[in-house]
Amino acid sequence: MGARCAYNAQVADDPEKAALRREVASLRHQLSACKAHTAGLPRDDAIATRIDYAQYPLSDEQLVSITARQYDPKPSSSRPELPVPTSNAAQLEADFVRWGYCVVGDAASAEQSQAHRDALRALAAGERARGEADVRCGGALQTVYDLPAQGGVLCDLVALAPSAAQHAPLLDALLTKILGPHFHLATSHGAILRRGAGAQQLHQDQSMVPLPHPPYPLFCNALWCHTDFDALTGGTYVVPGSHRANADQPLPLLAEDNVVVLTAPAGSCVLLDSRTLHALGERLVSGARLVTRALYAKGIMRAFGWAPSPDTVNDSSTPTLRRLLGVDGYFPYPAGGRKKNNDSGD
Ligand SMILES: O=C(O)CCC(=O)C(=O)O
Repeated sequence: MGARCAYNAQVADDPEKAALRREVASLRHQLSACKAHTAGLPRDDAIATRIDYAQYPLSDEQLVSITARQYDPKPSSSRPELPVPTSNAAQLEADFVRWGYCVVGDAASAEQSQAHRDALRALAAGERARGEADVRCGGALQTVYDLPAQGGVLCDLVALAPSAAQHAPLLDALLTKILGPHFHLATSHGAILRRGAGAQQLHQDQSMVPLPHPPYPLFCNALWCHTDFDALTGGTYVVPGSHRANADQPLPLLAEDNVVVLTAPAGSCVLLDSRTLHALGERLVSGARLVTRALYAKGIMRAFGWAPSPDTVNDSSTPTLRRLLGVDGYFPYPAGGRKKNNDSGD
């Protein structure tokens, strides 16, 4: 087994400092949760006079250097109560609400899944050949960014086209229930993981949003398993139920004895609530694990870490892709950004 590659910049190597940082973060967090729990409006003399909203804690502060491996993750299949792949819409909804994720089984047919693998391998090889590849962990992890701009079947996949995935309409319906009708694509990329990559810090996909979080997800990640996910091949680490943490529960405690490695066959699509703690799976065997991640956002949230380039949208972009890219905006404003107002007289 090769050395693990901790590619998160946040993963520190001094355990004592990391423990202190965690304690400070956890105390800060508990303090802000106490403030948030104060019943009724604060008395006038208890109202702060300086704006400190931007200093509210981020969940990453509690999770510095916390990786899934230290909690001895078990395969999700060893806990019968946890979600298993299914296309039953009611079960998927119940799983998502209870566990913070659900697994759409056979979301892509065998042929579609093969086309996804072929496309991701071709894009990755092209970027390597052009010297443009994002390769980390000594070559064990390659990420291909901005799938809409790449065109082809992976663009269609993140655009939820039924031609790219047989259960795309089911996913679209679930995402609409989770995020509302105007959800859009916040970011998307494909990744190829080999032995030697992993040990990513546990995190939430809305970790950039200060705590406490609202009682619903702001984003939802669709993880397309293009190859089998399990404890050996590099299944995603998940802390089931962590999306329902109370504001005063320190996040690392939720992971104690409660980290699983997702088990799902190729062709499955995992929908992950953006509050659910998780981390990149670690591959322990030879070969490669392929995934596409499409992070969808509530309509009012904007893309982060990525913005559509002029080449991203073209004449062949479908209406759904345009909506997912936020091209048409959240409110029905005409071009130029001014709201149409028939009563204004101008
Ligand atoms: O691919 C995975 O298993 C999840 C990766 C992930 O959480 C991330 O890259 O932020």
